[in-house]
Amino acid sequence: MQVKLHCDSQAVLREKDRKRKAAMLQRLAQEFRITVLDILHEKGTGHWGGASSAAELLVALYYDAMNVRPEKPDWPERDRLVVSKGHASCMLYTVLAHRGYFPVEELKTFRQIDSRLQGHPCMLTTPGVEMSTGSLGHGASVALGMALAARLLGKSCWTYVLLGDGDLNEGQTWEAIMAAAKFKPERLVALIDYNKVQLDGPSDQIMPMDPLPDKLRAFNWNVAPIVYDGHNAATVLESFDWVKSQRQWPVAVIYKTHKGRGVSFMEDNAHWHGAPIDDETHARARQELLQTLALLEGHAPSWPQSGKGRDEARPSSQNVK
Ligand SMILES: Cc1ncc(C[n+]2csc(CCOP(=O)(O)OP(=O)(O)O)c2C)c(N)n1
Ligand SMILES: [Mg+2]
Repeated sequence: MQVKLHCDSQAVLREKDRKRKAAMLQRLAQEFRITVLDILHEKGTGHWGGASSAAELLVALYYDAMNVRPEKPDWPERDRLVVSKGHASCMLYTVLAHRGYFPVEELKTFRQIDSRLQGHPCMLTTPGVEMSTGSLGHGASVALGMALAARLLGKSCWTYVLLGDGDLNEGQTWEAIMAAAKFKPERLVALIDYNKVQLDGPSDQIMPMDPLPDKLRAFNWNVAPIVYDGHNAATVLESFDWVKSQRQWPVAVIYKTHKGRGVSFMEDNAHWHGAPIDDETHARARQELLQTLALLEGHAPSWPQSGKGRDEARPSSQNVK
C-alpha cells in the first residue's frame, strides 16, 4: 500500500528557488494522490473526490506557506489551518504524516477502530489537526475565532481555512464571512477549493454560488483579483505570494479545482465523492496517476493531460471563469 516517495519531502522544504519548488510540490501532490487512492481502495471507504481536489493546496500550505513545527504541534506561534471540508481527511493525514506529525506507517490505520486517523479529522487525537471537522459549515467560524484570539494575544501567526463549495452553501459560513468583515482579523485567509461538485451532484444544480468573487467582495472581503488554478503548484505559490503581500483583512482566494483530480473517469463526477473503490477501478485509476507522475518526473509537459478541464489546468495564472 505504501508509495515509495521519489520526491524527498525534506528537500522540498529546503528548496529556495520558487520554480524548482513548484515542480517538487507538483510531484509530491501527485505521489500523495496515489497514497490516498491506495488507502481508500484498501479500506473500501473514504472520500477520493474532495481529497484529490485539495492535493496541491494542502501540500503547498504545509510545505511552503505555513510556519509550523511538526515535532511540537502545539507550538503557540504556529500558523493554523482549519480544513472545513473535513471529508478530505485522507489527503490531510497523508500530508501531515510526511511532514512529520506522526509516522507514515500509521496511515494504514485510516478509519480503523481506535485509530488516530478517523474518517473525519479529530483535533483531540491527531497531531497537527487544528479543528475537528466533517460537519460542514463550521470551519470559517472557528478560523475567525482563532484569528481574533491571535489578535488578542498579540501573535503574528496566520490562520487559514480551507472551504469547499458545499461548505459555502451552509448559512453559518456566511455569518462568519459577515463577522470577519466586521472585525477584520489580521492574517485570516479563506482558501476556496472551488470544484463546483458536491456529494451528489454539481453545485450549480444544488445551490449555485456564482458570482462567488463578487459575493465575497460585496461582503467586504479582500478577494484575490484572479481565480487561480488550484492544481498548478506554481500558480498556487503565486497566490500565496499575493496573500502574503496583502494588508487588508480578511483575505479570500478562490481556486478552480476538479473533484477527483488526476483520474479522467473520476474527475468532476459526484459519484467519486465517496464511493468505495473496487479492484478494477483502483488498477485503472492508479495507472493514470502513475503515468502522470512519470511525466512530471521526466520534466515532460508540466501538467498531465487527463480528463475534463485539462486546458484550464495548464500552468498559467489566467483568470479562470
Ligand atoms: C452539515 C453537513 N451537511 C451535509 C454533509 C454531508 N456532506 C459531506 S461532504 C458533502 C459535500 C461537500 O462538498 P464540497 O464542500 O464541495 O467538498 P468537495 O467537493 O471539495 O469534496 C456533503 C453534503 C455534511 N458533512 N455536513
Ligand atoms: Mg465541491
